[in-house]
Amino acid sequence: MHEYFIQNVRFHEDEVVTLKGWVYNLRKSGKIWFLLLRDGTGIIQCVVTKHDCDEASFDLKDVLTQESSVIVTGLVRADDRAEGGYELIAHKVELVSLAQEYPITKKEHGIEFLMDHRHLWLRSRRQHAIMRIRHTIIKSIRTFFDQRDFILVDTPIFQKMATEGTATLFETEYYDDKAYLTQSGQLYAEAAALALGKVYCFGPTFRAEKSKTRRHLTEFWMVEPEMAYYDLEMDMDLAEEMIMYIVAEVLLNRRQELETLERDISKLEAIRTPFPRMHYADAIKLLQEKGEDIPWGDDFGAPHETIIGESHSSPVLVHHYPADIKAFYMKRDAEEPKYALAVDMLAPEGYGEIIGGSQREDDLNVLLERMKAEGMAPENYQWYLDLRRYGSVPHSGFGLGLERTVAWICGLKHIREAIPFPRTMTRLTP
Ligand code: NSS
Repeated sequence: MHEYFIQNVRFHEDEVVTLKGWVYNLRKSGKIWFLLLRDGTGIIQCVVTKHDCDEASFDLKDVLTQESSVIVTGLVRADDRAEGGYELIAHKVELVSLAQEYPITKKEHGIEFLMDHRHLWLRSRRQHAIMRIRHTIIKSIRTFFDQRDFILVDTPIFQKMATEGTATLFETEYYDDKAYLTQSGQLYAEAAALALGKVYCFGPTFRAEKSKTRRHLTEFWMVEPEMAYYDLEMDMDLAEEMIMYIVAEVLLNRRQELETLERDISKLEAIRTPFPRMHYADAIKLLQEKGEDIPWGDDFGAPHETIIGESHSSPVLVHHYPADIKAFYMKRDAEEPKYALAVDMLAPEGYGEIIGGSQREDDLNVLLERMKAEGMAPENYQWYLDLRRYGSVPHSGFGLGLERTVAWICGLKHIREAIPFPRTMTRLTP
């Protein structure tokens, strides 16, 4: 079987190829018409004349509508003026399905209209670019872990207990019981790390966020590596290496898409390891110096993350947060127990937190105490506590929010464009 795609026509100069796609645009001028054909891999201009084409094909000019599906056979010709450097001299145009009047036109549409038509909006140049970059980010994450001998362990979506607090749990019926949609695969990844050493899970996670912000989805994808015998330092090294790899892969493979998005590529090229590392207390000082009214002990809000992130051209690792504002499973610093061995990575250009991670509490009794103090029911976590009963070791991990990363790398104003079909507090369709 031989298939041709627009992104590969450059390998077929002066050959006759068949391209299958949709009408992106149509321009007529008397004896010649131009069909902008898209096939998901790119867009190419097809030149249709009576001289090169049969009559039936030529006459389609009076019939075709935007987004009609068509198959075009023709000669690939290099042309510097053409988008992508090539055009197709059509020999034959076949209509597959005539599209009704397409709701998305050249005029400016409001964001709610576009979101209501997300299933069609995905056909635009801009959305193509975002989806292709998202694909490359996912692929690079998987390759990164694969090259370092991590084992992929899929964790359950139905869970009996909370990982990141009860405030954002989605509850669902589970036969005669109830279950929650996963907020994080971490606790299971910890079990897997003690079984397999270095593991990661990568899947959808769910949070009943009460806030409508440009950084929050109710369903988002998270990649969570978990490593036995890793301390916080090693955890931060890995997070930094992974981000550097992702950015390099996107720069290498998706330059054209970044240009389509009018992304300031120099900002991505300026990223360098080692990333700045900042103790929470120093981050508080920095914020106070910049005039923010934030006392030691408070968690950062989005504006604070923006300020810290904007002060550097590479992502910033803020570590050692006060234990009281962090999750129950985080280990405390032995020297200064008011701090947790926690880390957040804040992206540059105001994009805020993209990674949250920590070294985990590995002592059974300390963990039990902390759970009691949080009002958690240890009986729901017996299997998790077993990990501290049978061969407990220092271990660490982190979670990277995929859509926040896509939004940052693509330079999107809002996270909703970073996922094919976003779910937010106010959106469950399409
Ligand atoms: O809550 S996190 O900070 N951390 C965890 O869930 C840990 N259990 C991960 C781990 O150590 N294995 O979430 C991690 C990241 C966070 O930095 C964001 O990038 C992203 O997940 N995140 C979100 N993205 C989009 N929408 C929402 N609502 C959201 N919440 C977190």
